[in-house]
Amino acid sequence: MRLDSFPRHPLTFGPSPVHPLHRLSAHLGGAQVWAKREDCNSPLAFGGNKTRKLEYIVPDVLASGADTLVSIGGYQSNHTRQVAAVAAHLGLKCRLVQEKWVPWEDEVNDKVGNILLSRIMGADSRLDPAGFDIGIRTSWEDAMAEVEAGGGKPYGIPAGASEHPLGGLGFANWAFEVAEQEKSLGVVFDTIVVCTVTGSTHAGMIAGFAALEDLTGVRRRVLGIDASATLQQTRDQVGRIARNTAELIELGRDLRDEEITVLEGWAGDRYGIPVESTIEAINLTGRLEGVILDPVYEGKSMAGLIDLVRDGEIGRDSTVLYAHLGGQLALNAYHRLWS
Ligand code: 5PA
Repeated sequence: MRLDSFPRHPLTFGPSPVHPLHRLSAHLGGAQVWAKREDCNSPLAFGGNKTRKLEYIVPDVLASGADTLVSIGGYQSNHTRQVAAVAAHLGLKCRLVQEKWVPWEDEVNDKVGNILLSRIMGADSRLDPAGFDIGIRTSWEDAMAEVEAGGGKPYGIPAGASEHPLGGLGFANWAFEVAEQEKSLGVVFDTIVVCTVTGSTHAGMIAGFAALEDLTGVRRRVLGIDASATLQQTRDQVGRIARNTAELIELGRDLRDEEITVLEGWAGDRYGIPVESTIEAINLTGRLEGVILDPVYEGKSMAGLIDLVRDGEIGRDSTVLYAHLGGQLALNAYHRLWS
C-alpha cells in the first residue's frame, strides 16, 4: 500500500470533525449514528468533498505549469465552486462550464448559492443548456481548447474530479483518517453511508477501507446511496474508479464485488430533484440535530440511512458513520420548498 507516497497539497483544516447524532439515533430507536463533516473541512469557500480530492490533484496542476483550471458541473455545482476557490487560492484563473443539469425552474437557480460564490471568486462561469451527464463532455473539452487558443495553459478537472486518475485518492485517505479518529474516540464504525453521483468519493473510500481491512482485519460495509438517478452509469463509474484507485495505491488484490455497493431507491426520477423522502430527511436532521443537508445529495443519502436503519438493514447494534459531503449552498435555489 503506497497512499503515503502521493503528494498532498493542504487545502483543508486537517482531519474533518466527527461527532455523534444523539437525537437522530434515539429517534430511529437503534443504530448509533455519527457524522463526519466534509461540509466544514476547509477555509476555502466552505469546502466539501471536492476540496479533499483536489488536495491530491493540485501537485499535478502545479507541476504542469497551467495557469487556468477548467471544470464542469450543473448551475448549482458544489464541485465548480470548490475548483473556483482553489484557483483563487493558488493564484490561477478559472473557467467553468455550468450546464443545465437540473430542470429546476426558479429564476434564481443560475444566480445564487454556488454559482454566486464562484463569480465572487473571479471564475469565468458560463452557462450551457446541456442536461445531466456524469461522463466527459465536449463542452468541457471545448472550454479547454478556448483557453489554449487565447494563449492560456489549461488544466482540466472533469465533473466531480472523478475521472481524473488521482480523483479517488482523497477519499482513500479518508478511510485512514477515520481509523485514527476511531482510536481517539473509542468507537468502531461498522457501516459507512455516503452519497454517490460521479463516483470518486465512494470509490476512494472503497479502495481505502479495503486497504485498511487488509492491514487490520476490520471488515465494514461502505454503502453508497445513489443520487444520480442514472444508476448503471454511477455503478459502473464507482466500480471502475474503485479498482483504478486500488491499483494506484497497490492494494495487491482484486476488490470483491460485495465491496462495491451502490444502493438505489432514494434518488427519485431525476438528479437534482428532491422527492418526499429527501425533504423528510432534511427536515428531520435539521429539527433533531441542527445539521443542515441539501436537496440534491445529502438529503437523499440521509433518506437512505434512515430507511436502512428503520428496516433493520443496518442493525440496531450497528455504529454508523454518515459522510456529510457538503452541498448546503444549493439550498438557496430551492427556497420555495420551505417558503
Ligand atoms: C457531490 C457531488 P461524487 O460525485 O464524488 O460521487 O460525490 C457526490 C456528491 N455530496 C455528494 C455533495 C454535496 C456533492 O457535491 N457533486 C458534483 C458537483 O458538481 O457538485 C459532482 C457532481
